[in-house]
Amino acid sequence: MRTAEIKRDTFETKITMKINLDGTGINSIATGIGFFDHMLTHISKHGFVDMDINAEGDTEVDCHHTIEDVGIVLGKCIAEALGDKSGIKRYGFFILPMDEALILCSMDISGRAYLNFDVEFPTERCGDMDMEMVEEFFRAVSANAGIDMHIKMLAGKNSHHIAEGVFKAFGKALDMAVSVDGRIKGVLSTKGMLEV
Ligand SMILES: [Mn+2]
Repeated sequence: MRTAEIKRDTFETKITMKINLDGTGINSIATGIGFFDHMLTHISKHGFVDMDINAEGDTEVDCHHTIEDVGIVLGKCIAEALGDKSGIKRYGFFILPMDEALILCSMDISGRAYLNFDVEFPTERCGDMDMEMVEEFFRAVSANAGIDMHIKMLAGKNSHHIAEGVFKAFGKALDMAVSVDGRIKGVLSTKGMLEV
């Protein structure tokens, strides 16, 4: 089983996270931000990643530090669970419909972090989450896991649907990219390594 467990404490947030990339989508997630919990659940469920996440952040300020730091820790957990990345397909993509919204997520777990986030939310907030934090979350994941990732909105009008489409598409694309292919000996790279 490809698992990781990280504890991270700063003056702004205290986070404990456990993930299993070879899970079935079992999760226990509490970040103090209800809408964000709802979104993380989609990654777990649709990416078949078991997730145990507890975050206590300075949500009396706003949701920024907590969401960004959960992204940092999730990225580090993905990198740790993958190890040297031998045998993984490396590339993953999905185009996910969520009612009127249609979201593309395409990634390369290459060790080279890059995020192209081309999504517009019609509203500033959903519940207790600022929508501008969706991009910050995925930037933190990408930077800390070493993932080149493109997330594009092909259609969408409702912020809740769009956000849900983004998190589900990421979960599905991640599931594909981390899946093991028996034909791959070592790492899938002509260079012979996929470094963070
Ligand atoms: Mn929903």
